[in-house]
Amino acid sequence: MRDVKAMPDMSADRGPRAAGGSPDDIVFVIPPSRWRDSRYSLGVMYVSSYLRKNGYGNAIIDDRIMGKRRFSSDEAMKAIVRRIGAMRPRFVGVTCLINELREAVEVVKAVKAESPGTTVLAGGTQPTDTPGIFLRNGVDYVVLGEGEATTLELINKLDSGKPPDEVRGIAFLSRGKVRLTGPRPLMEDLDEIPYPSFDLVNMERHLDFHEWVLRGLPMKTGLVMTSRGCPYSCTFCECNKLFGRKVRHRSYGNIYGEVKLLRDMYGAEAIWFVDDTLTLDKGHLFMVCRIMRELGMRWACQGRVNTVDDEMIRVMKSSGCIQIDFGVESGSDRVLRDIIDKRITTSQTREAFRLCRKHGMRTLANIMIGLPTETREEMLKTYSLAREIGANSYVLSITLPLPNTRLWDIVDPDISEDEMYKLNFFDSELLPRFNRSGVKDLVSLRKAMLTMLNNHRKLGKTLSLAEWYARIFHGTKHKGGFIRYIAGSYLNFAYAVVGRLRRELAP
Ligand code: B12
Ligand code: SF4
Repeated sequence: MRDVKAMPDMSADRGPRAAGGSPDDIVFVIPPSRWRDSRYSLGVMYVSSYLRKNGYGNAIIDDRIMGKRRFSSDEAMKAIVRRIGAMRPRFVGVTCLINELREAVEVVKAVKAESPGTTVLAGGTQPTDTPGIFLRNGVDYVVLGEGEATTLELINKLDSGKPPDEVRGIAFLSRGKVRLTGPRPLMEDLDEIPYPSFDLVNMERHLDFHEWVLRGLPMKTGLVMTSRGCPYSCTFCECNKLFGRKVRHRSYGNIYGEVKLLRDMYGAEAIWFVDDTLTLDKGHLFMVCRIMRELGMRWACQGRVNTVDDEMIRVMKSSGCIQIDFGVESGSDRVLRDIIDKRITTSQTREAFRLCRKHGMRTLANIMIGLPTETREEMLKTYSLAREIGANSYVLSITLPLPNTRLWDIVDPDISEDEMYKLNFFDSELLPRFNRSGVKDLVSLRKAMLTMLNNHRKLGKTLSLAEWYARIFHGTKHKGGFIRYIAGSYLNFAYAVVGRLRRELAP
């Protein structure tokens, strides 16, 4: 990792700064709960770089404003307000995922209270789904879906004092009612978008050793998106609400350059491709494999069980791919077909995992329980399938429909705006309100299933992990950093055990 302060200002490569504007004119805020996340926020970083390419300098507020590693969310919020107060930007842009709703709204209110003249924009999945919540809480304009071109046009219009009503792809309040302008066509050529503004976020922390990006494997991992769009339309997912159903690909040179930059400038040793499904198009996938082979890096991606075959997994493996995350979702073909429209079968799941085992490819299985009309027997089938396929790791979620999806309409939850702020995916007190399945206590069932899945073949999994740790240690150029990370993890674990023993033994 190079010294961050010594890095060149990459905006200079991508066009002039704002005509007469300083980077303090437009400030993006990443919600503080994401500040500890090992994954960086590609969405904001893309909008930022696109604006810079077109002459609008900007800044991104992240954990760097704290100057220390440990801080409370209260301290973070105060620091954001202080920083914005000092910068006095004309525009503040806030991004938000569903779990961050309360926090993002707090940021907006605080910014408006501190500098009422600032125009506040919101973008990302949650503002796209529920623009009204943001607009009623102080946001001036919501950018819907793909954000680069819309944000540029919106800022251009506002900058030149023209009304933005004609800007396609936004929402705003008009006489107290939410008004949506028409949809904006998606960008045809993704290569037009410059690389994300890596130089404006804490890449040192993001590219530190973490086991969260490659789930279980502590590596210095960058995130790259090589395509946008998904042709499927699973009822619980809203990916194509953002990027459409037609898949658009970036070119070889464009992807190569970004991965190389992450490797050479930021010290990335692995990449997690965030594409919705990297295995959709064999030609594109093999191109990515070629890039990764040429750059000699390890990588992982998301795939669908019905879009992989023997040759693909073999080529992926030989080019450094170490893990594929699959949407297994359910062990019931009825649920897969009738409730989530996943367009896969359980036989395809078995086959995909068999192929991965054959080629020594690690796997992650995303599973969900608690779907409408799902019975206990069907959930147990899911457990049996999950056990049978023997994934290296599991992400087991209790169904919580996302607004703006077909599943939301199927569940048709009776939930107020205030309650939306309390949603989370694992233990929310609101989960029963969304539960249209045959099992009441999904939290306990999830816990039991997860414990059993994690304990299943525990020795084998532990040995495989130990082997991986040894390989990572052997391959990394940052042996000291790796040792520090492992030692830190064990120390934290030991503190937790001692703390628990103390609590349990206390009179
Ligand atoms: C990588 C990823 C993650 C990563 C990292 C998240 C992160 N830090 O961004 C991890 C694994 C941590 C994660 C976690 C979760 N995720 Co996730 N994730 C993704 C994934 C696969 C890619 C995200 C990404 O980088 N996209 C690429 C960028 C370019 O797109 P983007 O962020 O949407 O940005 C564009 C626009 O939205 C807009 N934009 C974004 N921000 C802003 C801000 C402004 C001011 C403006 C103007 C525009 C703008 O412009 C951008 C460029 O076009 C998406 C699927 C997808 N296709 O996007 C799901 C997705 C975002 N995740 C989703 C969900 C549900 C979750 C979880 C809640 C899951 C869970 N069970 O816990 C958690 C929540 C985490 C949290 N912090 O709250 C949902 C979001 C639904 C919602 N309404 O929020 C998605 C869409 C998948 C789905 N199932 O439909 N996720
Ligand atoms: S879950 Fe995956 S395959 Fe299904 S629509 Fe979403 S991104 Fe596409």
